[in-house]
Amino acid sequence: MAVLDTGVRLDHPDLAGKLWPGYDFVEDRDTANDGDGRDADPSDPGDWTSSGECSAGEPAFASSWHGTQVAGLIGAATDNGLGIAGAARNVKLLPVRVLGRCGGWDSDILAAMRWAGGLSADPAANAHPARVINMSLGSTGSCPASYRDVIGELVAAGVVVVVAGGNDAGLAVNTPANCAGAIAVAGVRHLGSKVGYSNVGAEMAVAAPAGNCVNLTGACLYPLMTTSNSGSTSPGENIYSDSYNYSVGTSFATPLVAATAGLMLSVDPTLQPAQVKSVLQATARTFPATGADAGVVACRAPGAVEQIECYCTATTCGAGLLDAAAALARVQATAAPLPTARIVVPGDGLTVGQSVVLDASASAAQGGRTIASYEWTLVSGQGVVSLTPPTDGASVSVQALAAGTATIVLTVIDSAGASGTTSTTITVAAGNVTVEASGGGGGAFAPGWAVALAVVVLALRRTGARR
Ligand SMILES: [Ca+2]
Ligand SMILES: [Ca+2]
Repeated sequence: MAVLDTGVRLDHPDLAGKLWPGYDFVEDRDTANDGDGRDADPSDPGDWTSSGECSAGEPAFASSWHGTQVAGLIGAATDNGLGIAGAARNVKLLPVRVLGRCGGWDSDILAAMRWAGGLSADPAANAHPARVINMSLGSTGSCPASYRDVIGELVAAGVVVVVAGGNDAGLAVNTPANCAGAIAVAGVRHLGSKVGYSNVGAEMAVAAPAGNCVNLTGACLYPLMTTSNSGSTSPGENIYSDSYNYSVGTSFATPLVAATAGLMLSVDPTLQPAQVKSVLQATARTFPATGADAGVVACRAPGAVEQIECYCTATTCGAGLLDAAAALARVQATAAPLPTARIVVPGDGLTVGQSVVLDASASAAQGGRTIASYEWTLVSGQGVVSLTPPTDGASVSVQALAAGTATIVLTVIDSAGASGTTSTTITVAAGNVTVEASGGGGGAFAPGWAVALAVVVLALRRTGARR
């Protein structure tokens, strides 16, 4: 999943292992703020501005770390004991830098969109083209032909483009969210009513929580919390946004929708962008029409006048409230079955020094597909066994190094890109165990005996430890 934004703090610990090598598409050096133009480093150097730098009368702004915040909502690591979990477990992110000081340039964004989706190898090959592109960016105006054409190309290539609807307090949907083929995202409050700043319009596809503070001072009550950085100018400490340093905006509702699209494609990689959009819409929850403060009315079509909090309708905020679980359940119900991964382990276990070949050729694809690739991974017991390369074939050789247990995972991917996994646990017994036999002389135990001996020794040690 590509994040086209200000870049990402690549060293944030909750994004470790979640990032593919991306690219910095910001050509203009004043905008880039990293001393050069386009290059292979998508890290965010900060986008702070001084008063009046972007336009006359505008105040100074601290660095936003906007791209790091968006990236975390999609892909911050799950179950790693840190901070947050992104909404799309197990996806990987392609960080693409298109914004800097005072925003970004259409030429950079358009080039980055094509590159991110695998349509272009300029200025460098993209080894990890994205199936979903998150664009928490936009500006006012109708959809220009340039964006219309690139989004059309991406959609035709199977790439889902999710774009923020914008934060102009109920004015028209921003562009490129208003371009045909984009999935435009509106923002709602904790109650499900439109959050004051979110735009409205018939182009909105779906609505998602965007963060809202309620309080005018002090703690923000319903922010979205995500990965960020403490630096007010250049990068400082990697942190999380919170109730005082908060993330609110359609920028942060958008990655929740993009993440859901990523999960849907994880279940069924054959889904096309129009299908993703229609499932998101068909499974969205009905907007509430009551529950907000007195005086809140139904949202109306955008005009020249701002409209703050209002009750969303299907023609102003999209089809309903994002329901990720329902969207996934719908895809699971209709997806072709995933391939079945199978590992055949010959023999009854291993002793140190032995090797064994694990066989995956009984794995099977479904629905007329074929198995396209295999991947063997040693997930525990690194000192107990080693996998002899290649680890991407229909079998793999396992060498026993030390007594213990090891777990090996097999992932098979079918010709449509759907994957299935299984695992096996291998027990290695101490090898070449010699004892004094009653008849004199020593000898190696057969594997079965060695296993039994290892168990007995282990049991004795445990007993000893209790004393
Ligand atoms: Ca640069
Ligand atoms: Ca985490």
